[in-house]
Amino acid sequence: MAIEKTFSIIKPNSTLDNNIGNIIAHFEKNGLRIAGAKFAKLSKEKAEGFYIEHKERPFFGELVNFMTSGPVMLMVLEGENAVMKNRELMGATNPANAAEGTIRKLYAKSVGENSVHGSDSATAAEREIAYFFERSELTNRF
Ligand code: YYY
Ligand code: MG
Repeated sequence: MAIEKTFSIIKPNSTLDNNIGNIIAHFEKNGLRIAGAKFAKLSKEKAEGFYIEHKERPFFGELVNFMTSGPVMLMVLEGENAVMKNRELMGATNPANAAEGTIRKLYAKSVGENSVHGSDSATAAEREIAYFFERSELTNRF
């Protein structure tokens, strides 16, 4: 399996709870490294565009409100099988269903305030990285 990149967000509940370092440590201890990072507060338009695939879902308004409620850490992670590795480390969307030791089990508050975003496919990763980062903002080790 080749080295690949994925996109990650540390969501407002975890930046506010001072868990940025704990979550990054979790990635670093498990074979993912940061290839790009920005600390930001998302505008409503930027958050809506990011989650456009969920536009018709009943939770869309709440999701956008939450994602704009405080700062977020936007990151490109890279490593072997990074997309699926990140999804494993995150755990299930609803922390009540997340496996022991996963980021969502450890730090999430609820299905809405669930600590992290992670791309769900290589195609999504490509779109999401390009949505927030210029190529020149990413390291190019591989
Ligand atoms: O990829 P992942 O974040 O695990 O879940 P998605 O199904 O893509 O949903 C995106 C986002 O929407 C989720 O992280 C929280 C929120 N959400 C929600 O608030 N309530 C739901 N029933 C489902 C998702
Ligand atoms: Mg998703």
